[in-house]
Amino acid sequence: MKFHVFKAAATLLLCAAAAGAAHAQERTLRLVSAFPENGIYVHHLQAWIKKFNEEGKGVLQINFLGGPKTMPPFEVGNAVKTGVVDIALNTGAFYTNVLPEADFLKLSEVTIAEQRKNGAFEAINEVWNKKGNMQYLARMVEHQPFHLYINKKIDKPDLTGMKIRITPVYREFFQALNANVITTPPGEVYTALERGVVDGYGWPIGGIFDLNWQEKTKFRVDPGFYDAEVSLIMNLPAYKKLTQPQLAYLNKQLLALEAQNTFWTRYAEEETARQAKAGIQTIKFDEATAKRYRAQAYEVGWATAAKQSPEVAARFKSLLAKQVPGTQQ
Ligand code: 173
Ligand code: 173
Repeated sequence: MKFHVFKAAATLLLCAAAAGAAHAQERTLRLVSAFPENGIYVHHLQAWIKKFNEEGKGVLQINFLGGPKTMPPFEVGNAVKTGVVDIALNTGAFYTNVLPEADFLKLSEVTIAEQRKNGAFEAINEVWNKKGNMQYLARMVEHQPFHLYINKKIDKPDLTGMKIRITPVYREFFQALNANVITTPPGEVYTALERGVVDGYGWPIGGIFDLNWQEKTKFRVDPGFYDAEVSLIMNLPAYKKLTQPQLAYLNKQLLALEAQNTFWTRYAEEETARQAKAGIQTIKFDEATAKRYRAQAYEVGWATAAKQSPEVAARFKSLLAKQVPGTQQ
């Protein structure tokens, strides 16, 4: 073979190898949502995925598999733990079956930006890695307090004789208010209200219009309590398989997602106004009762956490709860 022919052939081979390598570097992650496809969380997520895939060509892609039609919401956590899917949009309350501590994150009173600075994010991942076989990637929702929505008027925080739809988020608090509780995923709330199976439900300030619950809702009880935690979680072995460039790209996009979280403050205001416009009346207690109601939610929340996992609860409380001035040791 003449030298220049050899050189051309070698160049071609090198090009093919480089193309092959570049192709091998792109990886597609499978993502499932525990929240409904037509709700605000998935809409918000899909805008992010679109940008992720446009900018991540040749490095990392996300394949959105679907929501509850693809997989029942309360099974999503186990699917991430076992690697049936790579990533999920989920909330802690939906995967307490694989990780009881996941529901503790609703108690956080500091922003995710602060959690990344004060060691909370690492503390969360120590637990998620070890006990859940998962990496906690990013918190997509903040500034969304939970509320009690009911169809019977009350003038004090007493739910005696009422049946309320819950998830683990609200269980012990609503039980402390004497409610009878029934756990359902979001997709079953409308029918439960329509059939009178429940007299009310727990949900954040935003999103009740997504599944038309406003049609079956008379009152919202104020104030709200806790903060809805909706996050991306990833199967740990899948996470560990990411190359350095893939990991850097993923982290860049996760931080960009969290940087949008001020959106939820605005959304809370808009949804509050929209509820009033839809005829949903607000039940407000007197100031002392309102203060007591909210404080009780946190007391019950942290007490439940301490019972389930004392060491993690104590550690998380020190990192996630607001320090009351003068009570720091
Ligand atoms: O077809 C699939 O992608 C699949 O197997 C699957 C598994 C779990 C959830 C969603 C899809
Ligand atoms: O009420 C619920 O289904 C629930 O637990 C939840 C958690 C985070 C966001 C929205 C709802």
